Amino acid sequence: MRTTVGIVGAGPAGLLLARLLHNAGIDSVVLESRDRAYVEQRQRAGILEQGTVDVLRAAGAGERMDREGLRHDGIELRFDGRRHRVDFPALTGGRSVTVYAQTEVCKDLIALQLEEGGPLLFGAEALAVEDAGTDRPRVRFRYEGREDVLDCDYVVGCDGFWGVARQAVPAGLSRVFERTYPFGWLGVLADVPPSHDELVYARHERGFALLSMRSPEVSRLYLQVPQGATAEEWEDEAIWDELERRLETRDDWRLRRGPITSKSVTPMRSHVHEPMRYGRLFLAGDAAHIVPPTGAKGLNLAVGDVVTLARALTHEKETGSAALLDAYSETCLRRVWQAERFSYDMTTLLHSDPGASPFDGRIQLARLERIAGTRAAETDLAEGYTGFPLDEAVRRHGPADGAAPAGAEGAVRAAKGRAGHPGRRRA
Ligand code: RFL
Ligand code: PHB
Repeated sequence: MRTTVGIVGAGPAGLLLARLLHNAGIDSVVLESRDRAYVEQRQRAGILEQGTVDVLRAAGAGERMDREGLRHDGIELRFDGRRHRVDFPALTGGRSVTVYAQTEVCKDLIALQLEEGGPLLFGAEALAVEDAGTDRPRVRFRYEGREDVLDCDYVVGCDGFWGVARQAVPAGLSRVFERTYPFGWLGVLADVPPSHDELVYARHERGFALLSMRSPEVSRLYLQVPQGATAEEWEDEAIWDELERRLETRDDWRLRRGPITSKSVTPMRSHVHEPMRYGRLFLAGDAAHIVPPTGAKGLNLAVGDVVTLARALTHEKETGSAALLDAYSETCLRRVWQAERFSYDMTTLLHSDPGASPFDGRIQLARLERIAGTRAAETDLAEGYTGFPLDEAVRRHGPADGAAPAGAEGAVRAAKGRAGHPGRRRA
């Protein structure tokens, strides 16, 4: 089999990249090791930055998101029994975020790809990326019990943290920056209307808690748990009791309980692989970097990577210049490190570290007081949460001649494709 761009992995990064390339008239093949139902049901992210929403819409993948997504203009920080609302539009010049689950983004992109795009093979496990340092990279994969080879002009590793693509970068060229945290998150879905109309991030001596949602009828909730804890050791009633304690307030706010329909534990880590490119292999999304979920940044970073890459591949196709491809890793890493910093700050601000001293606890409260009481500190949080610009580095270095313009306008134009793909837009 042969294609221009071989994409390993059909998470949000791989699926959106395939869509953007389709809109730009560049063919691709997506290989996904799992089956369609698994990819469509894997519970993960819930928050889309404004830039992500704009890109999905411009790519023609925003119809259901515009109907069912919930616009959120703020979050609540809870500490010491107090409640403090961070008002995003007021602090950022009008920015907000959208609650629309990753499962739904993936369902929308899969349906579009199967209807209009190139091949998307489920149950196709990449075994290795080979010859990435040459003009003829290839992916060796297993499909329907047989081994096969996908010959490509470019390979993109969108295969997540546990994927194989990263291994094709020679060890001597890789640099890994990593931190693991001594706790994880127990996440549950519950058939009960959310107990608050915005997300609540709570700092408590017993540990962090987060109240989120999937729809007006379904709540998504998280509890900090010790490293190594399992979901099975948590009875449903114990989860609700613990959420109630950690989310408690001094006023009459009450947590609504309901049937828990799924529960799982996620470890917490920060991880960056540099560079994000080796020869004709590009890494995007969780394959290149992981953030702890406290900042709600992982999916949004993946979108930033593939927009940057789609624009660079389009530029190469139209002008023959590899300038933007050459800048890919550096362009992405600037934004990645800002998201790493923000996610680290949110994590250390809100979680109780088992090794922390009473002094550390007081410093945490002082940081929260500062955010609640100082516009500058609160603005910093609001800007970080609602998102960093998609291509600060392109703007700084200036795009090569003929490249799409930088900034939000460039990202949206890249998402539509050069022909101005008629992405269905909100009326
Ligand atoms: P994914 O989603 O992991 O997809 C990778 C895909 O590659 C496939 N694969 C292979 N395919 C073929 N051959 C192989 N050898 C393969 N190996 C793997 C996998 O089956 C999979 O389908 O990576 P991608 O596309 O980079 O997307 C990244 C996001 O999924 C991730 O960053 C977010 O979910 C992180 N995240 C959040 N991000 C946000 O922006 N906002 C949030 O609110 C948010 N909340 C979260 C989160 C992640 C969480 N967990 C579970 C880690 C909340 C949680 C609890
Ligand atoms: C979610 O709804 O799954 C969610 C929301 C915010 C986060 C992490 C996860 O920071």
